[in-house]
Amino acid sequence: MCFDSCLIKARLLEWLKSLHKDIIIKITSKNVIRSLFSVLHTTSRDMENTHLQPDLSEQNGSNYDREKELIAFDETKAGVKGLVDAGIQKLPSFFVVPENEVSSIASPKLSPTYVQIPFIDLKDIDEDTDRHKEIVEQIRNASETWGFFQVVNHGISKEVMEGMIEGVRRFHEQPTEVKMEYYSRSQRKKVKYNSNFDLHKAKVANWRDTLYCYMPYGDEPDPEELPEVCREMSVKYSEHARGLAVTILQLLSEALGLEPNHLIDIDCDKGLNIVSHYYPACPEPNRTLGATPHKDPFFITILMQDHIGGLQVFHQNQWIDVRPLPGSFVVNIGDLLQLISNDKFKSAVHRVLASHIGPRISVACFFKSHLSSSDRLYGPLKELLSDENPPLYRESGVMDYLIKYNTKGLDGGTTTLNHFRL
Ligand SMILES: O=C(O)CCC(=O)C(=O)O
Repeated sequence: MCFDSCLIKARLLEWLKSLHKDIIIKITSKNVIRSLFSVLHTTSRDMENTHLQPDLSEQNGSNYDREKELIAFDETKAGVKGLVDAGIQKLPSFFVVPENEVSSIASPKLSPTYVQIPFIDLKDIDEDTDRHKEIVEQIRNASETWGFFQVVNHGISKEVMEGMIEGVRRFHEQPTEVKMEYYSRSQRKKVKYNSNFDLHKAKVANWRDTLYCYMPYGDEPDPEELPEVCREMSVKYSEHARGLAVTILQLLSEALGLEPNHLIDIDCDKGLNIVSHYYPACPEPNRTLGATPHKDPFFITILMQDHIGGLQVFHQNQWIDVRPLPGSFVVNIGDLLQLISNDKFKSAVHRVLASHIGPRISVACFFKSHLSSSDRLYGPLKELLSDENPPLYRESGVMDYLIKYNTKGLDGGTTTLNHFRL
C-alpha cells in the first residue's frame, strides 16, 4: 500500500475519532476512505436512532474544535468528492450555513421564468455595422443593469466546450492518490487543486472542489505542469477563452464610449485564471451551498456551466436562476471593471446552490492583468470623468485589490470596492 493512502487513512481515522470519541476503529480494508466513512455514516445514524449521539452538524458546543476539523479535512487532500465517495450522509458542521440563512437556500429553487439574465447573440457581429451597434447597446444595457449576460454564437465550438468539461471531470474523478499530487494552497503555484481556496478564512465551507490553472499571456505554465488528463484541452480551451475575452472586452470598451481596444491596451485580458469547479451531489443540499454569495474581483469572468444548474444572481432583491443554455457562456462584470468604469458597470453578487443531483461542473475564466509583470494602477478611467461624474474610487494595483479581497474569503457579497471608495 502506498504511503499516501496510509496517510489518508491515518488522518481520516484521527478525524473520525475526534468526531466520535467512543468509536474504536480497526483498519483492515484496502478501501480505507469508503470504509471509514461508512462507519461514520452508520454510527451516526445508529446513534441518532438511540438518541445517544448529538447531531454531527450541531457540534458547536465547547468541545467542538472547528479549526482542527478543517485541518483534518484539508489533510485528506480528497476534497468534498472524498467525503461523497466515502458515503457520507450528514454534513460535517463546517459546511452548514447558519440557521438564519437556511430559508433562502431551502425556498423554491426556480425563480420566475420571465426573469432571466440578458441573452446576447453575437452572430454577424463583424459583418453588419447596424448589428454591431445593436450588440454594443445590449452589452451596455446588460452591464449597467445586471452585471451578467449570456452569449451565444461566440465562435467556440461544441467540441471545445464539451471537451473541457470532460477534461475537468476526468481530473476530479481520477484516484485521490493521483489527484493529491496537485493539492496545494500555495499562491506561487500556477497549477493546483484544493477544496475551498478560503477554507480557513470563510465562515462556512462550500460543497465543491476546484482545479486552478493560472495561464497569463506569454507566461503560461509549461504544459507538462498541467494534469495529463486535461492537458491538451486546457491549452486549447485557454486559447479560445482568450479570443472570446478580447471580443467581449472590445464590446465593453465601445459600450463605455471608448475605442474598441481600450480595455485590451490597459491589459485587462493579460492574466487568465482558469478555475474549474466540481460540485459533487450533496446529501443535504438545503443546509449548505456550492458557492457562498460573492462578487468576482477581476475585470470580467467568462463562465461555462454544464446542464445541471444552480448558479443564481442577486438582482432587484431576489435570487434569479442563471439557467444552463447549451452552447452558451455566462459573462459577468468583476469589481475591477466596476471600479474603472466609475460604477457605470455593475459587479453583481452571485452564488451556487448545492444539489442532490451531481456532479455539476463549471469552468470560470477570470481575466485580470498579469500580476507579476504589471505594476499598473487602476482607477476610474479619465475618459469617463467630468465635473458631473467625478471619480468615485482611488487608484489600486490589482495585487492590492486581491490581497484585500482574499483576506476574508467569500463573504456573502459584502464589497471589497468600499475600501477603495473615495
Ligand atoms: O460555478 C459557477 O457557476 C460559478 C462559479 C463562481 O461563481 C466563481 O468561481 O466565482
